[in-house]
Amino acid sequence: MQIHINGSTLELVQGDITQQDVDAIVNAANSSLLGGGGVDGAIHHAAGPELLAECRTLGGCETGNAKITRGYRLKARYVIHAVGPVYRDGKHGEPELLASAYRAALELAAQHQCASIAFPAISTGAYGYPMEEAARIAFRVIIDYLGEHPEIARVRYVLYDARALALHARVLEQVLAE
Ligand code: AR6
Repeated sequence: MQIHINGSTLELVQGDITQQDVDAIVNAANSSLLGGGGVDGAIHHAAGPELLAECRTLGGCETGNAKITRGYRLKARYVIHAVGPVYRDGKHGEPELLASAYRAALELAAQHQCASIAFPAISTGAYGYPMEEAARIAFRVIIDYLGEHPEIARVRYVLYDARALALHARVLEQVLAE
């Protein structure tokens, strides 16, 4: 699925975030920025040990924020490490923190002249965020941002499996109809 916003493209694809040929890929990191499982483990594995070495110099990252490194052995020039919230019940600031993590990642991409950026579904794995709610938040932020920042030409939202892709396509239709 692909839509156009203010001259930019938002596309949903099924795939592996580590394989994306874009200027920056976003990591679903934790606040230590020192690696982990899921997307984080896959990105560090694919980028090589130099990525962890650079991450060690960053001093961590608060939940809801993001930091940027080089991409090393990845096709992507940069990795933007975004820290989403651990989901408890949705009443502990999780929606705001998730929105803030997406916004911070987009701002870093724009500051580093990235025309294309690929996101995973931040917080929806180990951090337990219900996928439908997380998708709604992510798409609202991305659509808002692209409306004001045409310098980002392409946002690719990468889902790991067909079920997640179908759910996200449905939510995107709903958000567009709001
Ligand atoms: N490409 C695209 N999506 C993926 C991939 C991949 N290679 N692998 C998993 N997903 P998660 P979180 C999906 O757990 O919830 C780490 O240990 C997955 O199905 O990677 O933000 C960090 O260090 C899910 O929908 O991230 C943190 O401690 C989504 O990506 C913690 O996990 C995110 O799952 C962060 O948890």
